[in-house]
Amino acid sequence: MQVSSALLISALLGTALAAPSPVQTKGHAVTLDLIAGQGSANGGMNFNGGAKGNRTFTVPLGSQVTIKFTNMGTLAHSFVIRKGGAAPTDADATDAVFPAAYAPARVEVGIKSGMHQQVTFTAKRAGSYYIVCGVPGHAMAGQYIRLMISKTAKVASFQ
Ligand SMILES: [Cu+2]
Repeated sequence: MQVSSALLISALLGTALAAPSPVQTKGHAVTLDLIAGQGSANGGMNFNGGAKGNRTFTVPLGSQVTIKFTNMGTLAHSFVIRKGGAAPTDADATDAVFPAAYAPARVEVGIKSGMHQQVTFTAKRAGSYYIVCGVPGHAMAGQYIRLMISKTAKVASFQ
């Protein structure tokens, strides 16, 4: 019993250290830790290590979504939640599908390395969206991942 408990704890700690979850769900409140420039994937032009739509945040329809945006990269970055469909080639604040679903105010400028911004909006329309960097050239370079607003999901996830 003691050995298996130790193994279980070790396995849980290993998982936590390797990949802390960037999502939290508390009732209708969802928090997403959105990190620009996390590691070297796609030359740093990534969100949470994802690029070109290969990672997806999913949130339940109707969630109050708080995005804690951090720039861990070397270049300036921003984000805009914009419509899904064809791969995005750019994004500015007017593309945001919900009020406040972008940061910073000047998405073409972005925030510098090591900086944070936080926004909250309501995920009031189900569907498939992109999270896109609005700094010129970054979307073209593939700095976008997906946001799914789901009628069936009960909790937020990232995969
Ligand atoms: Cu960027």
